[in-house]
Amino acid sequence: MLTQAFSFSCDARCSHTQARAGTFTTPHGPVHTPRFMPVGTLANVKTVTPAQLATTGAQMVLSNTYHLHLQPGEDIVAEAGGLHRFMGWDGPMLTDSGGFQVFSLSQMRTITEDGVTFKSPKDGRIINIRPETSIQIQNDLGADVIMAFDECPPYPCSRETIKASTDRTWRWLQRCVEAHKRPDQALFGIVQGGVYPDLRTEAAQQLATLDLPGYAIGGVSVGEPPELIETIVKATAPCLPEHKPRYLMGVGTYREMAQAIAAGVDLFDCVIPTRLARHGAALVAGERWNIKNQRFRRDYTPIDADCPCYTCQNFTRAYLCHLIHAKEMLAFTLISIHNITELVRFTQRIREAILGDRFTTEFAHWLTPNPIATT
Ligand code: PRF
Ligand code: ZN
Repeated sequence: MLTQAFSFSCDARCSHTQARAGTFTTPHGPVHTPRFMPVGTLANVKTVTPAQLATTGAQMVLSNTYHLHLQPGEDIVAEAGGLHRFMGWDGPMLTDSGGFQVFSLSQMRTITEDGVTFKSPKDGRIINIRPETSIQIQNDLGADVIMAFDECPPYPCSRETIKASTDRTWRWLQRCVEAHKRPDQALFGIVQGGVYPDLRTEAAQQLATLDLPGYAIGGVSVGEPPELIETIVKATAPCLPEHKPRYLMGVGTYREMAQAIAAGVDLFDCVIPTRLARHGAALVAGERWNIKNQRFRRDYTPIDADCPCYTCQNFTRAYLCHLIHAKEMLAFTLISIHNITELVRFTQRIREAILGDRFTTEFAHWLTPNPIATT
């Protein structure tokens, strides 16, 4: 596979942990890591325009094979000139393979060695996605980074089940590599292995032999106790090639991101910032504030006085509280802009701290076990 279009260089290393600040170069520009990536499931980050998204500091944006295959179909996205043109985002993009979404969203699914068959929740059609299908759809969608088609088992699961599914994910990865046809897209492999550190280590070492342009850690944040995430990441990340980006899928909480960065992870995604916004919740210094609360009715200060985002620079809590009560959609847009900025900025601040070798001192609070359950 040709991958000259992609490179990952290390800009600085933390002297106390495995954390690194890096630059991942894609055909649509650089991604400075560590970095949080917002989710644009259906070729849009819900309620946020690409121009607004650019102001949040987000660099790479995610979209989903599963959702775009069901609607509008990859043929339409391809005819439109690919995902970037279709959605008007000219920066780096990544598509998830559909593996995780088939397992978490569809009913009546059957998994065989060949692939997954399920009933479309849109129109009841029977749909078959094989590793080859997922790659072909992602080749048609045209994101910069595409993900291998994996099996993401639920939690809890027996060791035997996890072992079988991790082995299948490995065989599926080899089929994905074989099926991948576009050298201008980087195919990332995904490490599974559930909560079993030895299975994780084994899978990571196996994947590393393929010399892919990047690697992801999947199968976390699927219902296991959050404390296990750090153990899993620590058993996985160090076994992945040092000179390739590492991406922890579906994790976007402060503590888990900080701890994963300390273990050598570079990229994260999560629906948290946009999903919370649609429930009227704003992320402030690691907490979730319900802006709908009456206590904000006459509060003429921004969500966070220290936040540089468009929302905090121009609007008050009182105004947002009013918009939510009036069921105005602008509330979701403005809170999403703030929440995405907040999580991107958290990872950007960690990056700055790594560059100055101040990570463990400045982020000590997030690197310790969780005292009480927060975000
Ligand atoms: N696999 C894929 N996408 C994912 C996951 C996974 O395991 C997760 C798990 N948190 C989120 N998104 N393909
Ligand atoms: Zn803000």
